Amino acid sequence: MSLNISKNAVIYQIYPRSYRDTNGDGLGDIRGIIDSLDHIADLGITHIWLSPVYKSPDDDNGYDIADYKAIQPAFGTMDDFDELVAEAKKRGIGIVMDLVINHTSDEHEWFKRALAGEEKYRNYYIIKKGKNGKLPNNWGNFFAECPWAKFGDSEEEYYLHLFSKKQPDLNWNNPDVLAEVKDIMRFWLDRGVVGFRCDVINIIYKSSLENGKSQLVLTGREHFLSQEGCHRILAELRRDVLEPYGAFAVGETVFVDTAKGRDLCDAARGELDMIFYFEHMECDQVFVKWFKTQLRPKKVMKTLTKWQTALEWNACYFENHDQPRFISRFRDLGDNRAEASKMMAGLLMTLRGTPFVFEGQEIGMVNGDFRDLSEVEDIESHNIYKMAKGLGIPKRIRWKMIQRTSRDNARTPMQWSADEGAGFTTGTPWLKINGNYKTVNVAAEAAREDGVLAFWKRMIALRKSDATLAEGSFSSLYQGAHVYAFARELDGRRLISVCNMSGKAVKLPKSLQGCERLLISSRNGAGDRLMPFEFRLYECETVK
Ligand code: TEU
Ligand code: CA
Repeated sequence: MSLNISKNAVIYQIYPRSYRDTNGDGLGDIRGIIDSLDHIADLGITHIWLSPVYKSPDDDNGYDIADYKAIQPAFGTMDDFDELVAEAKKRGIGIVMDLVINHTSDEHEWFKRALAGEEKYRNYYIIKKGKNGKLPNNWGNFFAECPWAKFGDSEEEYYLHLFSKKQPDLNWNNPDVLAEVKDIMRFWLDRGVVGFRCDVINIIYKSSLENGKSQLVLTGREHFLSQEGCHRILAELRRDVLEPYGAFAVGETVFVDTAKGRDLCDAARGELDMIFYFEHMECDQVFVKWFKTQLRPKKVMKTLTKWQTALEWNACYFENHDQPRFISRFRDLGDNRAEASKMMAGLLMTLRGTPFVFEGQEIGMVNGDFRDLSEVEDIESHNIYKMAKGLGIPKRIRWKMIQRTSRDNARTPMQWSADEGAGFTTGTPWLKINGNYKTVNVAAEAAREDGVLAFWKRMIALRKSDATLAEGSFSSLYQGAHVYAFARELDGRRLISVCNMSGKAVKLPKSLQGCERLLISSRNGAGDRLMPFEFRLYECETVK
């Protein structure tokens, strides 16, 4: 089977509650996205991935779904959604839905009926008796909670939740669950959506509920990571649902190495089109993401090269709603925010694979400027803070951990203008707007010919129109302490991408000094010296 998306596609992720608010309640909404379509089209985007807009009690900002076929009232109506699909289509933009099927909300009808004792729905979830007053097993949980919660009033029964207590895991051993999900997918495909981003898709199938071997993080994972049952389900969803619509699927896959990753998106197996792996997000951590260390660019280069080489086709991303902003990870960023953002645009648009741009990345938004925990909303951050407190980690360190890693760093409202509320809202924003919005915003960027937004547009346009960038092979040419260089090649034409991933001016690697046809420099550079965070693109046959 082949890719169900054009190799020229450039996808934009929207986190709806943070994008644009049109009724002053401080929450972004679908109307706000419709109003922003010109900005998105102008950027050159071909697809929008919408983080969940389904009905939800928002324990995990919509990743806890109470009704897969209804729109969250605060976000708008189904009519608004249909209008979004139609208006996007007019601009050549396809809508991609977030498919969260590892778990539902505990407020989903199915769970309520399970609680009411309906056998059919009990079998939709993973409910188990404890052993002699103990939990059913020793597994871990993604949000640092206990993964088992008492099932209703029962004294001895528990349900499994690998995320929050309000996110009970579905039982993928039950064919009824698979049938329900097929029906849900068709419901959205019939409304015109063109693909899905599948949330934590490689953990949906639990092949046993036995104790796991004890691990620092996520004990028990050998029983639910990328199991054969998961592959089977993905192949069936593709054959029965995606293929007939020509729709595509990108999977968010946790704890995968290149071999596991390849199995999940190998075209010959017919499961996913591409995957989001995490390894390059982990280049500045020790053991777990809450312990950050210096970002070493060379580690990023090595990781990217490894995945670029191992997989036929990559989902390329540096930011999303779960990760700190990438440019904020550079310790030597200094006042090079804009330059670093441009360099990342160059890097992202010249790697092999489908590029995903996260809202705000196109204007170089940085991490939230939260002062203390009371300004942070994310459930994960609060849980981790609590856990760290339990472990006796001092308050100052606890806060540092959260400040640098919180998912809210990327969830701060989109900065549209220098107006109060950043043009995001006229009301009180649900999450604190970054104080830099007076200078970092779309309106200001629109006026800067040489600005960050202009450079993203330029790189996206090139990525879409250049066959070598869209389809060419990848090979790494140079990985140094600061500079990354790689080639993309098609039919004898060779493009060379050069990124200075540091705040230092450095020499162009010797082997590249013969390159004469400089197509692009993000800093109007030339010659053998790269400026801080400079990106260059050469056309050059000679360098090997
Ligand atoms: O994320 C799953 C995931 O593994 C992590 O990225 C997650 O953010 C967390 O940091 C694990 O420690 C997906 C969604 O992207 C995330 O927003 C949801 O909270 C989660 O699944 C549950 O649906
Ligand atoms: Ca609103």
